[in-house]
Amino acid sequence: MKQKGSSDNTFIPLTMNNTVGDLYKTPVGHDTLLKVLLQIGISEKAVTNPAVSSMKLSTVAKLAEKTAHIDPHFFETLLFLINMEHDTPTTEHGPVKPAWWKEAVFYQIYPRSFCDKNGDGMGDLEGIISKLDYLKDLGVDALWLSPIYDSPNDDNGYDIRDYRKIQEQFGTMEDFDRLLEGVHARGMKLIMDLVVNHTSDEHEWFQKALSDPDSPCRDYYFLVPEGQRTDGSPCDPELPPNNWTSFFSGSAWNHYKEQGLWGLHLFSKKQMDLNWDNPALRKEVIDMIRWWLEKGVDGFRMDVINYISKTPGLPEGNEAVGSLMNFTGVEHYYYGPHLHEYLHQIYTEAFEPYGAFSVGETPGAGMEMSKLLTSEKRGEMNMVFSFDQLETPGHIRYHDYKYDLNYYRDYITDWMLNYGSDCWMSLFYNNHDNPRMVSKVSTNPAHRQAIEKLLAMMQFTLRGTPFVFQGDEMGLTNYDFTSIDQVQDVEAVNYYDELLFSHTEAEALGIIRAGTRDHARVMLPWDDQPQAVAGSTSAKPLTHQEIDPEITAFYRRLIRFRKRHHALIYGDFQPLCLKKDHFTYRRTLGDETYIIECNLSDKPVKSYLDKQALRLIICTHRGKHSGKTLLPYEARLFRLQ
Ligand code: TEU
Repeated sequence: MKQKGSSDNTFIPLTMNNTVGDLYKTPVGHDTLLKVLLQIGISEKAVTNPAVSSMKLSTVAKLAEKTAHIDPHFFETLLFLINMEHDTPTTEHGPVKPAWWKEAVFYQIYPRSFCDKNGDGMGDLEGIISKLDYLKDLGVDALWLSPIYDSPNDDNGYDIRDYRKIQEQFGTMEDFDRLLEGVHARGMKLIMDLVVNHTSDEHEWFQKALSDPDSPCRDYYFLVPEGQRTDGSPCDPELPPNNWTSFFSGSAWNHYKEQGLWGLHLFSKKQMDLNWDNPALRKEVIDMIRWWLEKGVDGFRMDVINYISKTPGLPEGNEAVGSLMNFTGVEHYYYGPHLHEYLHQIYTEAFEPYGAFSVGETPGAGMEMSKLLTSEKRGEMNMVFSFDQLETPGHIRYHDYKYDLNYYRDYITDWMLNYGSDCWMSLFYNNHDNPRMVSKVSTNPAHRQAIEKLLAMMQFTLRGTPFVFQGDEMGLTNYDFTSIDQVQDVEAVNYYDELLFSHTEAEALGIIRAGTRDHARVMLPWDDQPQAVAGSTSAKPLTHQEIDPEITAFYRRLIRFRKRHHALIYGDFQPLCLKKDHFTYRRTLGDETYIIECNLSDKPVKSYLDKQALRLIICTHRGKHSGKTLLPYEARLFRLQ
């Protein structure tokens, strides 16, 4: 539906004469303002209180310049972003249309550290095949494999050299076919990782692009002649075409002196961004997707898929936005002008013909943008991963702080109530890019088990599809990295080097320890072998962690119960108690009603629930609980009689 402006629904762009309230009513305005507030740790009330929402943007810009020295271009950039989106999401509240992927429990496998069958210190496909019965018994319905394609592993496979070849250390295509067969034979689905915002610089397309100026592949990437800025103005050939920065530290440009070119890479120096504005490139990618779907793959997780459309001309990034969001230039690619068009093309030319499932990784996309990306009416993606629940306001992953679960309650309640019935949430706390949530909540071992059960209770009783990350069901926590050589992740290694310009080694290691993605990338402890990050060459093993069978049993029990009771899947959600440290909610479908009561703190809290007509079904503290009080991090699932 067109962004409201005039009676005939034509799109009327916002200007600096519009108010904060007008801006907040727009999908990109809503999400971007919330993202900025989350980044600086200020609550939404800052923009919803009438005094602020009625203020003209021009007034706010003047105030911001005077008080916070924010250059007025910041607001022009915001308006440029907001006016790019002409559609407004509709929020449906009718019955939910059933789908297998709404009832399924997904399990993310990070193949490098899942299970090493041939003893080379790296996980492999044979290892995954050997655990299919374990996963089936756990109650898993679908596997998401992080990349297993041929890759020089600069970013652990997210730098693909050949999309149609299995990475040698994982096995062969025949091994993959056996895996796919084994998954389907157990009634499960297999989702692959689609990494098409960029390829490895060793991919034949990029090799041709560099070596042959007349190759059509040269326009498959962003290769800019040296000596000119992206705005066409002349510059020192030693300087990059614009000020965009990489997610893995430093400039987002490589200089290819021999060819007199600069090449764009938002991630590592060996991950070159693809130019999706080139229809020939889009065709190549869609053919590749169809090739895997033809093999019988059931769908894809789409890597940083919201970054594939860049602002034409790759304009300079706004420094104020860059310093606020930590990445300069992000406003020119995190929700680009042709994103919906390209996603719809993938959907109509690949996913829809095969009935394939898709979940997009969309860092930076808030609820309103996610509705436009996943609403069933629009034919783009089935679901997205939004990441704003992973850190509390004012914090980033590398901050060492205690995660307050009251923030998670408020975040998830907002999405439960406002995401609408034609959009469906992904429910997750962990993945291969983040330290484990349990350790963010508390590092006190006395609470580990209770917190893991509490997180599981919410994950399997809220409305959405649970994504379990390998090891969650084992009760794993973060690792005590004591030396940088135990860390293998390109992002952390680059950041460590960057930190050394302003920190001691110990301080730098402390920051890396707080946020490195390697917490999630340690070989799973199937046996008592010394543990290390997959691929790490360090001689110092990490502290061995044991699998906690009680957590595994609790996962199995919750997953089974959820499958048998669709009220916990499709049922309406209604919050009952949102007091500090409390989270009580009801799920209802037809005559079936469940109530879930949670203590979000490390202290006992009073239970406000009248349990007259309630029967206790599952409790995190079996046999230890008392009616009137909830123990630290205790959660209970009741059925209304
Ligand atoms: O991650 C994209 C992403 O934005 C992050 O979460 C990322 O991990 C990083 O921390 C940015 O600060 C995806 C993949 O999940 C990640 O493993 C890859 O490294 C990245 O894209 C590039 O392919």
